[in-house]
Amino acid sequence: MKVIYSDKHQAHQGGMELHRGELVPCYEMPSRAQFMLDALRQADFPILPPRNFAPEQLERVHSADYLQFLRTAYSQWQAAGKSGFMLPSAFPARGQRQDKIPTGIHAKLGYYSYDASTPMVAGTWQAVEAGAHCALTAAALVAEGEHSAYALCRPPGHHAGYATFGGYCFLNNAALAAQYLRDQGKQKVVVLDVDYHHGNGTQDIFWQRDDVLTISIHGDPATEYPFFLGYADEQGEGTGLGYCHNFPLPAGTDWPTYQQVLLQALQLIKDFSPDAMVVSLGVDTFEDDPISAFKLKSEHYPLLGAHIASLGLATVFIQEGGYAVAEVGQNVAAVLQGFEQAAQS
Ligand code: OKP
Ligand code: ZN
Repeated sequence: MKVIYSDKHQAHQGGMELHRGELVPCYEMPSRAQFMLDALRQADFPILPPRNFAPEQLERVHSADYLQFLRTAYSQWQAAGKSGFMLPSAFPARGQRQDKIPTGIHAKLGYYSYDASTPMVAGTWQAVEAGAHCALTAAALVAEGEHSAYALCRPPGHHAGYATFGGYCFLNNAALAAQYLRDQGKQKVVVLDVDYHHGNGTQDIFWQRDDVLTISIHGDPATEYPFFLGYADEQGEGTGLGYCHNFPLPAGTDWPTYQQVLLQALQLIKDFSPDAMVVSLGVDTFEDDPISAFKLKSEHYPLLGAHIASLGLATVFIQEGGYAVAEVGQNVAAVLQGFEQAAQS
C-alpha cells in the first residue's frame, strides 16, 4: 500500500497545550511523523507526496467561514503585535450566544474551538492543508481502484468538526477522505475510528447522514477527552439515526476486551455493507501512551490490521493519534503490515 506524506507538517510545532489543567509541552509533536515515516520506510512501503486539490474540496466538510478563519487567524494575531503560539482562552458555553461571529482574534479563537489544547503557530495552516491533501490523495488512489492507501497526516483530524478545532485537530482528514469517496461514486462509506479518543468531529460532520456510517471505539468520555461526546446512546439524528455507533470502554481495557468490541463493530459494518472504508488510525491505545489508559501491546497491532482486512473492503487509512513517540512508528507499520498480509491471503 502506498503511503502519502508531506514534510510540510513540520511547520506546525505548537509549543505548549493546556492538558488537564496544566500548561505542558505539546504531546502532538513533529517527531511523531518522523518516527512513523522511518518505520514505514524500513518496512518498504512506497512513499509518495500528496497531489494538489482545489480549496473548495475542503468546503465539502467544513464551513467556508471556519476555513477562512483558519487561513487568516495567525496573521490577525501577528497584526495584534503577538508572536509564538496562540491558544483560545474563552468559549461560548451554555447560556451564551453562538449566532454572532465575532471579529476580534481572541473571540474568534474561542468561537471556533472547544478546548485550549490546540495551539496554532505561523505554519499551522500550511501543515494542516498539506495533511488534508495527503488524506484526499489516499482517498483518490482508492477511488481509482487501489485496494488500500495510507495518509500520514499530522496533526491529526478526527476531533475537528464542521466549524470547530480542538484536540490537536483543525481539518477532519478522515471526513474529507470519506466525502471524497462519496463524491467519486462510492454510495456507502464507513468511518471506523480506532484512536483512543472519541472521533467527535467525524461524528459531528456525518451526524445527520445515512450514507456515511461512523463507528468509534474509545476511552469513556466520563473521564477521557473529548469528555462531552462519545457515549453509547449517541446514534445520529434524523436521516442519520442509527448510522452512528459509539463504544466507550473503561481504563485498563486490554486486547481480549478490545478485540471483542472490535468484532461487534466489524459486524455492524458488514450489516451496512459499505462500498469503501476509512479508518481513523490512532495508536494511542498502546499501553505506554502518555495520555491514554488502554493496554494494547505492540503484538496486537498486526491483529488489528488483519481484523480490518477481513472485511475485504477498499480501505483508506488516515493517521490520527499516538503519543508514545518512540513506539508510534512500529505500531502504525504493524497495523498496515497486518492488513496487507491478511488482505493478500
Ligand atoms: C488527539 B487524538 C484537556 C486535555 C486535552 C487532548 C487530547 C487530544 C487527542 N484537558 N487533550 O485523538 O489523539
Ligand atoms: Zn487520540
